[in-house]
Amino acid sequence: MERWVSEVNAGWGLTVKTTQQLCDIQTPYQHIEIFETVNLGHLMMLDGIVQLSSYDEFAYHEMMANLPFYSCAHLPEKALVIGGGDGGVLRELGKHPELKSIDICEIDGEVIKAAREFLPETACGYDDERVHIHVGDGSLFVQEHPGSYDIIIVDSTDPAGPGEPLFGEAFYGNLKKALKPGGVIGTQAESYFLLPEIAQRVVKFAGTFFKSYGFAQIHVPTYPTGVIGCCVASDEGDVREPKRFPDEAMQKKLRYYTPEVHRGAFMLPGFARELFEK
Ligand code: SPM
Repeated sequence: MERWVSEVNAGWGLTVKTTQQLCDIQTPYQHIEIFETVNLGHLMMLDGIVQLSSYDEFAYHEMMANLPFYSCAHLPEKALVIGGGDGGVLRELGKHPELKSIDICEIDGEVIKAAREFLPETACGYDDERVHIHVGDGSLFVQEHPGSYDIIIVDSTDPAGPGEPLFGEAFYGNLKKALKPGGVIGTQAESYFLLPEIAQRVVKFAGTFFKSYGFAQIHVPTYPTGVIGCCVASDEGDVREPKRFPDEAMQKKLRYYTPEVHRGAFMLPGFARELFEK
């Protein structure tokens, strides 16, 4: 039966026409819903907030994985994903044979199960023997793994519910400690239109702990305002500049990320640039 479902966030909303609800589970952490939609393929919501649609998830996941991967001054071998239980970032990292090990720490094991059952094109990221799954609190996991990773990607929900500790200053300090020298982080940094104060806060924390940092914008139509940020930070080199480039075969596997898009993503509209310069 057709039904319009809405994300209502910060005083306004985004509405999608669905044909069927495939998953409706309340876990100890959150409400997981997955829908079949009329135009967007599958749609996953957590606590009523859109996490992904089949239509445009490639844009978000390619950028979240590849901005840190190509910003890293040395060839990354060991990656960690915090959150990201749907497996989309894992799928993108898995395209890089250079990575020897990819850990994921997701707090809600039910998200992993639901994604594997209902979002196979995204959750195929788990079908890689380099992936090691840890179900637990990502903010504790980073504290327990100092000096361990070349890249860390924080694919979090919004800063309410289980994602909340991943938007704190202490967490950014702990991310830095969990990196190997010259490592890079990429963190979900919200929309400068929808939640400017959150975006600003995240970039400020990155600047507190890292020499090079910036907010990269990603166009994702099914997130309210159509844009979301990835905050990229490192102590080595300029994160705005890719250090390596996809070869022809790799570029063919990517629909959004290119080296030009990498550089361009950090070129922000004037008001957003000012927001981050404050
Ligand atoms: N792997 C997909 C998980 C999505 N993580 C980011 C979700 C962000 C949702 N809200 C964005 C805009 C509204 N605050």
